[in-house]
Amino acid sequence: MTDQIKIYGNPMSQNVRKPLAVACELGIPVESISCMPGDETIMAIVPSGRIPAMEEDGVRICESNAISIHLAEKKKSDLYPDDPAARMKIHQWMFWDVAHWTPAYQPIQFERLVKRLLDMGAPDESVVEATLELFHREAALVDGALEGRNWLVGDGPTLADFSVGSGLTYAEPIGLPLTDYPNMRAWNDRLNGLDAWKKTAPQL
Ligand SMILES: N[C@@H](CCC(=O)N[C@@H](CS)C(=O)NCC(=O)O)C(=O)O
Repeated sequence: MTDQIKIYGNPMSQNVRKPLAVACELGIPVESISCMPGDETIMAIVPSGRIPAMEEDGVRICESNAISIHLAEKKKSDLYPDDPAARMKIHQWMFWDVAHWTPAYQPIQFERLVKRLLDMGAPDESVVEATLELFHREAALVDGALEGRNWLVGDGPTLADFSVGSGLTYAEPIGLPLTDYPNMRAWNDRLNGLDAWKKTAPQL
């Protein structure tokens, strides 16, 4: 008998939304425990104090993509197909998400949204500008990969789409220039149409 999985972190964070959406898509019951980076609750779970973190049967891990893979391994599904070629591509996108994609949008999110929500002053436009340069480079890759296809890997949504797509959670309020990338925009609309995406959409 295993305990119910607990996912720690404020579900407004796109990184927390990601494993919550995976759990929702797979119908895996999880307990969502809202907490903020560095607060007492998360510090008692993982030393980094970063969200999300997951706890199952006394095992605690962080990193949204590691948590998402762990959840997806629990249930056979098209979200994480058995086919090794598909998995290689899914993993590639998930590593790319952390290494290149997140740094290409998260600082804009911090400057234009988090600072406003936490009353931290005006956005630093030099940070926004520098990050937009990164965004254009990486967004062009996503847009190119989606040429003639609906999803990043295979014919349906996979962990690759959930991982990369969570980065666009606040695309509109933070003004990410999606208009330049029609394939990515259409793909984001498809993601937004998924039940799991709708149910985990943060309400600003
Ligand atoms: N690569 C990590 C990133 C986690 C992360 O940076 N979370 C942010 C909130 S969205 C955080 O906790 N920041 C606080 C910090 O870095 O100290 C993941 O995908 O889970």
